Amino acid sequence: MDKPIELPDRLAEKGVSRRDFMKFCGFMAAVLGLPASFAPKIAHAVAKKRPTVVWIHLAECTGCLESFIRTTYPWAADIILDTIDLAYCETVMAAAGDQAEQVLEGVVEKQKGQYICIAEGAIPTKDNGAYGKIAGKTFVEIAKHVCGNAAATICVGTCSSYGGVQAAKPNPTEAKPVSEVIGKPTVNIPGCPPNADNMVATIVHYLLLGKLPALDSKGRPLFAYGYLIHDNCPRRGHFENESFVKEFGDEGAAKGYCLYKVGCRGPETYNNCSIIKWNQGVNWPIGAGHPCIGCSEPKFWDEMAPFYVGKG
Ligand code: FSX
Ligand code: SF4
Ligand code: F3S
Repeated sequence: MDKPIELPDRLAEKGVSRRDFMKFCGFMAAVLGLPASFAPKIAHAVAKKRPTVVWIHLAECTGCLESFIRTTYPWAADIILDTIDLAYCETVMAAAGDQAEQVLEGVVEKQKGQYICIAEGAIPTKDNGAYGKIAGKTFVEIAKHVCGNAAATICVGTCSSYGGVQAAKPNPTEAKPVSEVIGKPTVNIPGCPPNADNMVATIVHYLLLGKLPALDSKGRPLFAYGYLIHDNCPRRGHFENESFVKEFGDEGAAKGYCLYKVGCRGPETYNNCSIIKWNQGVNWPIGAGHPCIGCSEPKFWDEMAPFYVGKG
């Protein structure tokens, strides 16, 4: 039998209550598709382990990190930021310049093959990677060194996963996904940006089971990307009845009809937005009357465009 769960002191000090902590664990079990009885196991796993994580920024807009740290309940990100040992992340770390670079190098040297790398952004490869540099090193060099020596790399966002907006035609910097540059598979959590709950749940899965989750053929965790938006959409009945919004602001829009004719790509997009929604279930694009633009699919900027134009 599991021992009683104690709220880790480090979380209590942050003002996270035991109730919120257990609520978080129950929610994570739901996102991962596990029975509610897994919540105490998640609590034990999150309370104990502190894997070292380095978060590298490449060519991107930082929307992925913003999505991660700006959850509706700040404690969701707080819990994870206190559970992992986030050794390096330019946006949120106190150190800067040489000091920051030394921290990163220290992790790569001393914890080779043991730390987790979270990568955000694509990698410009044209002209020997000249279009993306930090501390005099190209993104190509940084990714090969930091991701190449990690136990695993988790790509957050469509940019690091598949190239994203940087790789959209005509792709002037020859931007590529991280996996292609490092020559190793990565766990991909696409979306522009991805849902924070899917990022957090992937880390929780690792803490709970000591391994990364099962993936689809595009490297995406099946617990989050095993579903078509269309299959779980509350507007699906309107699709079947051919009740469509014909233009934004029309009567059909007011009635919450299907957005297919105004460009919804839900029928070809794998993601769990229609199940877990965003911001702890507050709303999501289609719930707010906006078509899904397919932001978690590879090459969506090229293949899902022109946006707001129906295919049927
Ligand atoms: Fe890309 Fe992250 Fe789009 Fe931005 O930085 S997935 S541009 S929302 O957020 O990498
Ligand atoms: Fe499918 Fe989009 Fe219509 Fe929802 S709004 S039923 S996802 S086409
Ligand atoms: Fe992206 Fe479509 Fe969800 S645009 S946020 S996958 S509804």
